[in-house]
This record gives sequence, structure tokens and C-alpha cells, in this order.
Amino acid sequence: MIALIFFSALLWNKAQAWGFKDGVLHNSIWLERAAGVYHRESRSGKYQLTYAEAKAVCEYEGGHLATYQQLEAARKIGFHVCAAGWMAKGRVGYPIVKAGANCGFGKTGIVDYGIRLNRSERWDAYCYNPNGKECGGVFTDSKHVFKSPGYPNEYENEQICYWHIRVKYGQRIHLQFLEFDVEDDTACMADFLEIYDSYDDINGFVGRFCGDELPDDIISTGNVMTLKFLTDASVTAGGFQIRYITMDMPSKSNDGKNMTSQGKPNFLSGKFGIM
Ligand SMILES: [Ca+2]
Repeated sequence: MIALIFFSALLWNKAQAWGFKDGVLHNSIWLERAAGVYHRESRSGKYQLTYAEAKAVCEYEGGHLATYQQLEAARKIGFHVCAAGWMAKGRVGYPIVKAGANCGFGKTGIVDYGIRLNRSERWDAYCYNPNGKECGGVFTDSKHVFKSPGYPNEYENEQICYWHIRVKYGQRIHLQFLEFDVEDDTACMADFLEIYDSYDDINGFVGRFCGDELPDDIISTGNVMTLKFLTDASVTAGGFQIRYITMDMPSKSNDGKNMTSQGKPNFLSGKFGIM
């Protein structure tokens, strides 16, 4: 138990590494979009947006600042972000699904800073846009097909999409690539899809993929997985369709049947191996 708490604390510390790392936007735990609600921070980093700027960020993308109720509805289906952001009417807060010592004061729910009198304070933003193009989300159903934004048309430049899969405890996630065509370059630096065997894009890196070769199936070790799709400013391609299905964890007696001794079946290391 103590070890478990220690491990959780470790994860939480790592999860604080939010924002830009190596020039790439990293997300906090869970995901960035659910129920039409998503989190935005300034390109210059965390807590840089005044109320007027936060409002402008959401409106630029065709949405508006989320209300407290919209943020709570998103939270109820797994939207968890450890960063305070502006909501409608000058309110500030953030959604906590999973209680942690370093975020949300160990509570779950909306951590509510209330309506701010000083609209020049700088926070992040929570936008609401139910009509936004499908680019990421939180999925809890037993099977689903993800498509790159705009599929079957080519995806667009400058996309950042996160798909977070969370199935029932005790189940695994089996990813199957149906179609795959992402701008190819030798280091997969331009456009890429990354897969993480965890609930964020900080831990459990499995692989980074680009090009038009269909990757092999991937099976998670636990009941959560994160997919991240980033595209740069030029050259697009056909995109992808990826299906996941849930699998029940094998009982102990079946161990070793389709698994390696480490219990990590079919685990790809991507083009670059584990980072
Ligand atoms: Ca590109």
C-alpha cells in the first residue's frame, strides 16, 4: 500500500510536467477534450491568458468559454486537467476526476476559484465547442474507431489531437490499424501519431508512427491508453483509421499462452524504440 501511494505520488509529480517539453505540447492527465469542452493554454505557456484573451482563444476556434455546468458535465465523463482556467462570466477553476495530493487539494469535482473581480489575472482557458471537428476525446465504450480529423479527406496542418481510452478495470485495449497514411520523414518529426500505454502522454511511451506502412496491433498492459496526433505547418496526407476493442485480462493460468513472460503482448516500440 505504501509502495502504491509512493508510486502514485511519483506519477503525479511527473504529471506536473505539463506544457511544452522538447518543443512539443504535452497534455495533463486524462485528456484535453470531453463533451465539447477542452482546455487551452497560451502558446507561451501555462497561466498567460487574461479573461479577454481566454475568451478570444475560444471564439477564434468557433466556440466560447465553457460554463461551470459544461465543465462539470465534461468532468463527469473523465475530463481531468490540473490547471486553472477561465470559464464563462469570469469564473476560474479546473476539473478533477482523480484525487491527488499535488492537484485539487486531494478532492474531486470542480476546484472553483469563483468569479474573479480582476479580469487581468492570468489563467488558462476552458472552451466549449460541441461542433468542433472531431479531434480527440475520451472514450469509455468497449469498441470504437478513431479517425484522423476530416477523414476520409486529408488531415489539416497544425493539428493537436489526443484520444484517451479508458475501459473497465481489468480489461485491456487492443488497437488495430485499419488505414494509415501520415507524412513520412525519417525521424517522424513532421507529423506523427504517438501511442502511450498510460492515461497521459508523459508515461508509458509505446511508439511514434508516420509514413504509410500499417503498424502492427498494439495491446495495452492496463485499462487506459492515450493516442496523440500532431501535425506541422505543411504537407498533409490521407490520415488514419484505428479501431480498438476491449479484451478481458487473461487469467493467471493463461499467462504465457499469447504473452511474453513480461506479459506484454505484441508491444511495438515504434520507429524509434522506447524513449
Ligand atoms: Ca505535415
